[in-house]
Amino acid sequence: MEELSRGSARVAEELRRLGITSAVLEMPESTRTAAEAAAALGCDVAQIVKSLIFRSVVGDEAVLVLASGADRVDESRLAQVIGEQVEQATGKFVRARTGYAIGGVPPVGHTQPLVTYLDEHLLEHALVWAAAGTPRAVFSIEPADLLRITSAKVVAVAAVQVPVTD
Ligand code: 5CA
Repeated sequence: MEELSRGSARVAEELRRLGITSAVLEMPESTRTAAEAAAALGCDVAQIVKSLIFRSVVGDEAVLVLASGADRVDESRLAQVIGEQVEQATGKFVRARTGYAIGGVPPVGHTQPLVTYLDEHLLEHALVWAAAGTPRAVFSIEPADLLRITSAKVVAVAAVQVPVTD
């Protein structure tokens, strides 16, 4: 097996420590976005875990939201959950608080513990895929295990999709 790059090796080590046995895969194609990851893996975009960093505006805290690649996170719903206004983090903030660049942010293995929420839609799948530290690295996991290793709180923060009529 080829050696993993530094960022993904760190995630692989953390996954092993947490008892997750699936391998970190470094894909030949980009997995930087949920759509690219789904195309590279040949799975449904809804099975891709987006690891999104938000910043609480008053507390300046990093908040990690794990959401389905098919969903947009509604910031006002997230603000209601947290009890504070939030904004999407900048690339600089993401790197400073997680140790990873946008497009490779994993659900675990950050430089510091992060308050973590998991959107309920991710629980609808038998298996999901998440980023593993770089914009080409991914790993598969059962949603229940993802919940366990992140100690996330299950929430409903996906934007409500307005059905198209006629
Ligand atoms: N590797 C894939 C999943 S396997 C991945 O990391 N997807 S992601 O959705 O978690 O990361 C991309 C997200 O980063 C985008 O959905 C978007 O919310 C955020 N993002 C992209 N560009 C920027 C930017 N310039 N500033 C802030 N956030 C950004």
